[in-house]
Amino acid sequence: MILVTGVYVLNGPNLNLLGTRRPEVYGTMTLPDVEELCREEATRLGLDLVFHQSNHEGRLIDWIHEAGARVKAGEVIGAVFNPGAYTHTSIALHDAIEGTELPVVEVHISNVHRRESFRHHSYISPVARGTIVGLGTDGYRLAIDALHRMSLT
Ligand code: CA2
Repeated sequence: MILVTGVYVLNGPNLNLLGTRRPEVYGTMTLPDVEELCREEATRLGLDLVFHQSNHEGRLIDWIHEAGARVKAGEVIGAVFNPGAYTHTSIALHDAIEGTELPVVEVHISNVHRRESFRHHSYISPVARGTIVGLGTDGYRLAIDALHRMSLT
């Protein structure tokens, strides 16, 4: 029997604008380009990819609950999560990750620590297994790889 497991990649508000503006901060890849990059990495590792973006906090919370339940069912290894600006504001997303025990690798395309001070604090980092910041969209690939490695230990 071949067991197929999946990985979630969740994106928060305004990440649908990737590649349309601010290339000096976020690069030139669009969100569909990022999805393709993630699909290639997931496929390479034998994982199914579930890729979502929403501008709505509750939608992101619902996907975290879904992914957490699927981890417990042995169907999914965890989630790569770029919460966008909710990173810096959302106790609700923090609580969703903590409450579901979803293994999360937090990703930021830009180096938030080189930017405005309001981007320096993350409500997500304390409940994430790890964080990747400032490595551009390649961070998504690295995060999928990291979750895969964690799932083997
Ligand atoms: O660096 C990241 O990945 C961020 O999560 C991106 C968020 C920002 O609020 C975080 O502080 C860091 C913003 C995503 C919006 O992306 C845009 C892309 C193109 C044009 C405008 C916004």
